[in-house]
Amino acid sequence: MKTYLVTGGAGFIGSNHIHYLFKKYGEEIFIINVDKLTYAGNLENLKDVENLPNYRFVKADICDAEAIEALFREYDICRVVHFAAESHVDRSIKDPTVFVKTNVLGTLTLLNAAKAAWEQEDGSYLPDHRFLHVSTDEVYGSLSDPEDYFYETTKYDPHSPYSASKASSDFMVKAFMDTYHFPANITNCSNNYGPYQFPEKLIPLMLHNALNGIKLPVYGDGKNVRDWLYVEDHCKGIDMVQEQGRLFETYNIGGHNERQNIQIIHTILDSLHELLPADDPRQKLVSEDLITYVTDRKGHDRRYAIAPDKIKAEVGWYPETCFEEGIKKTIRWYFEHEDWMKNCISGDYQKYYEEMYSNR
Ligand code: NAD
Ligand code: TDX
Repeated sequence: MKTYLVTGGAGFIGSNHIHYLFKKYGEEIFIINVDKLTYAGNLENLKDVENLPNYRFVKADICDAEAIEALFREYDICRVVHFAAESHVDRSIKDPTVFVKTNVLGTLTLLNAAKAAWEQEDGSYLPDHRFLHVSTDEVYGSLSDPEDYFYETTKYDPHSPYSASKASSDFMVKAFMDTYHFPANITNCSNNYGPYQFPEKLIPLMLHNALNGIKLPVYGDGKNVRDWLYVEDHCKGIDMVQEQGRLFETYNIGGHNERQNIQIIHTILDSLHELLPADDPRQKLVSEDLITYVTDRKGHDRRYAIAPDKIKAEVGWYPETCFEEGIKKTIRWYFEHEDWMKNCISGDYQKYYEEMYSNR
């Protein structure tokens, strides 16, 4: 039985990954989910797995070396999938410090603990023990040439405190691979969307606002381009790299699905009209009139676009869900989980929204 340590498993992608792993491997695996439960961590995301005998949740900070080392002592962990991070660019612009703590120091703490547990006296590592660091395309910066893409060889050029902290964590993982021959991989993925995404991010925020007749705040001219991937396709890529990828390699993950933000918003509005019953009173609330152009994000990267050639060629990964289908699946999921959204937007979220959007 393989034992996984998943960090940040109560967040958006981490919880999807835990579902993905259980669906794929069932009782063949044991998963320990370590999460600090920040504003972004939500145990509701894991309701259907919480009582499984081969699942354990541990509330801990990845910067807490003692807590992390104790887990490596207690279990023979042979897979680490490291998601835990502060992940929102706007928050990083307001307060970068926690981004460095969690994303850089937290990653180092995990690397130290895994290395100490897995390294043998002769300097080699326990066989078939692997660490996967989940990172982002934002480390590569912004593309100006429309024909250009991010490759694994593209020079790092982070701009926001978030992407700078993720770049630093990637470099720390690289340093462990290069210096200690530590068995790891890095994946750099494009923007994800799908179930359980916290409504501070573009798609769930616009979805929630549109359904409630709240303004849709578009930063700048709305023409910034992101490359969108359905979250389950990301999880599949992570798992394939961890099982079949060459150790010490970086793999970019993305589905060649570039859209301007304003196009995304129009797609959401159109899909809502299509999916809501004709007599639903929200049909009248959902309207293009809600689109409101607001002050741009500071240092706003113009375009991200991933070249996924390497992961396709080496591990045979390909995305299964096209955007048109993925956005409808996502909207249906939010329709079926109205309470989940209500819980997210109660309490601190209102304060956050006020701070971020009221004078914009
Ligand atoms: P998220 O913000 O939804 O979840 C982050 C999780 O980490 C939360 O459950 C939170 O409680 C936990 N966490 C935060 N600080 C912690 C700490 N100090 N100790 C333990 N747990 C802590 O993030 P997400 O969107 O699911 O992103 C997951 C990972 O994937 C991140 O590393 C992010 O950089 C990367 N990524 C995200 C995207 C995307 O589009 N969302 C794209 C590419 C890469
Ligand atoms: O209210 C908004 N209005 C708006 O125009 C919000 C929240 C966003 N935007 C724009 C900014 C971006 O160009 O939409 C685009 C997407 O914004 P986010 O959802 O905040 O994502 P982004 O900044 O692109 O970063 C995301 O993708 C890469 C994730 O948050 C990161 O964790 C991931 O690494």
